[in-house]
Amino acid sequence: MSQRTLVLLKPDAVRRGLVGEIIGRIERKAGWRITALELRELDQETLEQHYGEHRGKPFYEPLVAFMASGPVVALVVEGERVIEGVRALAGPTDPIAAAPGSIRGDYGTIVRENLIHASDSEESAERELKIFFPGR
Ligand code: RTP
Ligand code: MG
Repeated sequence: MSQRTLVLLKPDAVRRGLVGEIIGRIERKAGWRITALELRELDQETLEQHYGEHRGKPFYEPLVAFMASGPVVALVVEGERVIEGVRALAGPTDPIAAAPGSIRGDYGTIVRENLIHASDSEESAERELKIFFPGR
């Protein structure tokens, strides 16, 4: 089943020069392709829309501040079961719990600065793609 997912390489990935490394892992997966890619800074409105489900949680304000702390790389990735697949490449939210070989397991530091966002379901992907790449 071919799908589309929204991937964000978070400000820590850009600052640490890990963009090529992370995109390389995605590109090497057979049958997946990048169909949009943009370096951009995220404004408050975009972040509130994107992370609305977490509003009110204790980590929400520091998360939004972190995501606004520098540019991110936003990508659309298409391919076979890509939603589940990029989540698997990323590993669990908390880098301490993430296995070596996963992006967060290899490079993550603290739970907030975990390098990558990837849509977690078809519904989330559809919603998030509209926020970041309207009209595509
Ligand atoms: P993401 O949405 O960024 O792809 O990550 P996720 O699904 O693995 O994690 P989620 O639960 O949706 O949380 C979103 C992001 O918030 C930060 N976070 N900090 N306890 C904490 O300090 C905490 N918990 C979550 C992380 O940056 C996480 O990716
Ligand atoms: Mg999430």
